[in-house]
Amino acid sequence: MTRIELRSDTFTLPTEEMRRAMYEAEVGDDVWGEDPTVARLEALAATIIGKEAALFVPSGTMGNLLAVMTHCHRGDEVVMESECHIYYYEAGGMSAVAGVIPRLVKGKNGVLDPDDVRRAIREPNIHYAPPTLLTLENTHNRGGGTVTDLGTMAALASVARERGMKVHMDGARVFHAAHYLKVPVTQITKHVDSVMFCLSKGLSAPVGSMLAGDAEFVERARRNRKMLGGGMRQAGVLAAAGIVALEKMVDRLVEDHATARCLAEGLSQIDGVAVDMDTVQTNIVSFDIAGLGMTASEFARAMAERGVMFSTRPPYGIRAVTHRHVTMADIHRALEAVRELAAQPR
Ligand code: TLP
Repeated sequence: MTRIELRSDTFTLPTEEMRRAMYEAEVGDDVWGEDPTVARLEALAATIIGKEAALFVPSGTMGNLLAVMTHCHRGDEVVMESECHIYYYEAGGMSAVAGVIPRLVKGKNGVLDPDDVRRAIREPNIHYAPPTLLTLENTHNRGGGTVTDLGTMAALASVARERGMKVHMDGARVFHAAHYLKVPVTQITKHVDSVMFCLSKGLSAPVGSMLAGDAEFVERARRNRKMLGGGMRQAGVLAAAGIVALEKMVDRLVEDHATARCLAEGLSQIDGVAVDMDTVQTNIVSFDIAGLGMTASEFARAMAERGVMFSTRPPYGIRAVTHRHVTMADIHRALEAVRELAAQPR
């Protein structure tokens, strides 16, 4: 029985075409600016995302950290959604390394209200850390893969700009947001000064993310990347897979939205499982299993025994993420396994 991997789209494996491109990649020392394949990936990424320049970074976490370091000074305040990835899952790097403090604003399923953000930005005062950056996350991971629409993006950006703040977007899954909104991705990114997006999630590249912005910002981020030890040498081997990811893998992401919806609909019909269907917009399904009389860890363990891998959001939350290796048949098998577990006497 093959395992159905719903823990994350980070589990995607490189395609055959990626492996071939990696083998054949022309490479050089990228710290010296001499890797032609990295240069090609950075130029392609900048064009696709609608910014002047882009930087290849080892991970989304480093891309976000570099954005914070490059936009802010130590002691600055960064306004962000209370459950955003930068705050929740990046090991406190923004404070430990970049020296900034977060100002958390609660969103609705991860989507910020511009009025709440306006209220959170404090007037200049000797007592306060100066607010210099607003970060957004689109799609929002802990919100359940939710999308911030274009009107809200514009309003949030204008609130920040009124106060002289820059805007960075964690767009790890921004192409999913573009599919959901049925707009070119540049319609989303035009509202922000910088954007990070991942090649290594649904796009299936083995490693890497991009940080994009204007040329001057990206040059300063490049220096900061070196400072963090993220200067990579013959990185064209990895960039080659990233080029295939951007050229070939973006359009198919809609298939992952369809499998996620099918999973969510099936789950919502199982007694003891609660799914907020409003949050099911892209490739993430967050649901609550308190009604099954078990904890998230117990549920995940029982499902793993049945060959279906979920991630947990304790105490009762479960997350499923769909991707290229999850077919509709897998979704039906996963649902059958949940139904069988739910029907067991406890
Ligand atoms: N998210 C991972 C885990 O870290 C939770 C996942 O499995 O979803 N921004 C967002 C919105 C993300 O979801 C992630 C990865 C990142 C940034 C960080 O990317 P990496 O893993 O490349 O550092």
